[in-house]
Amino acid sequence: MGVDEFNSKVLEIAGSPENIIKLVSDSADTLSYSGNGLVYRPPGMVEIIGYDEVYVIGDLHGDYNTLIDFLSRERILEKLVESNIKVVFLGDYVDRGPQQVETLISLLLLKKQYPDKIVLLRGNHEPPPLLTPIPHDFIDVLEERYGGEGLMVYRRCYKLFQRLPYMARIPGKILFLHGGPPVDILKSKSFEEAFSIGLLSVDDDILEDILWSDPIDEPSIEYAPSGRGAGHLYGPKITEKTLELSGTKYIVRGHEPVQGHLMNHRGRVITLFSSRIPVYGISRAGYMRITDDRCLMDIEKCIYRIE
Ligand SMILES: [Mn+2]
Repeated sequence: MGVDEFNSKVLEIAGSPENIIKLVSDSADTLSYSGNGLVYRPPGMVEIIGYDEVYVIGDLHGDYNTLIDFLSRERILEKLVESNIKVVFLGDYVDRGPQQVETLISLLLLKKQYPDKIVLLRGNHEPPPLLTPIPHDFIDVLEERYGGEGLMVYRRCYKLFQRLPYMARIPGKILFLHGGPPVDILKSKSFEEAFSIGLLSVDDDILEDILWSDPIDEPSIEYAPSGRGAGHLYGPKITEKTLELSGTKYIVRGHEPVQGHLMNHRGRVITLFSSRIPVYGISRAGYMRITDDRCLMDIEKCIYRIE
């Protein structure tokens, strides 16, 4: 399938609320898929074990054009058929942008078709109960477009959001999440404990930090309250402890609007931002392509830009 055909399929589904609901229900179970180099660990962690290449995309916020640019520029639709690539999306698919419905449909279509190759992580705009971001205009977009049925579509999407994994890892290499590690990690004895892995559900405070936190480059600060009103600002000590417990070298995350990418904590925390919608005033969408270990020696060389 080429990009044009993919786009037609997306627009066709977007044309009917029944089709969207069907896609949401068909793709829900694939979010916790294990197989072919992906291992899902409840309640929301994905291990990426075997792959030819790994691509990573930051926040899209309804920027369907940038998503399509990325798919065509990297020949992702072809590579998904030909090779064992993995594509990790770091969350924040909806709210703010002009084509939120098309963006979400695209990602669910890809996940449904390639459950072993697509990883859809949760952002703070795929919100848990009691932690709704501002704006959360996805619901208004749906109601405006589909009338009374819009609310039904929203409810189905909301349920799906609760099932999105909140973290992924390439063992020995990279930890992926939307915002940051939980600040209580300084007191944790194990990776599993710090991230609720193996439990029935993720602890609310842990999830809040994962979805909402931002790094701060101030060595003397362990962590501080965040101006966002949720999550924390986390200092280099928390990053070090996270890398140690998770057995990884880098944290790759989204959440902050930056010109493509930003490095914090001596290059150990990499922020990717991939939305070029006007509200952010950002002209470069950043993404990452990880090929082999050589690329990880200087991780900035794995970062590319769409301008
Ligand atoms: Mn965010």
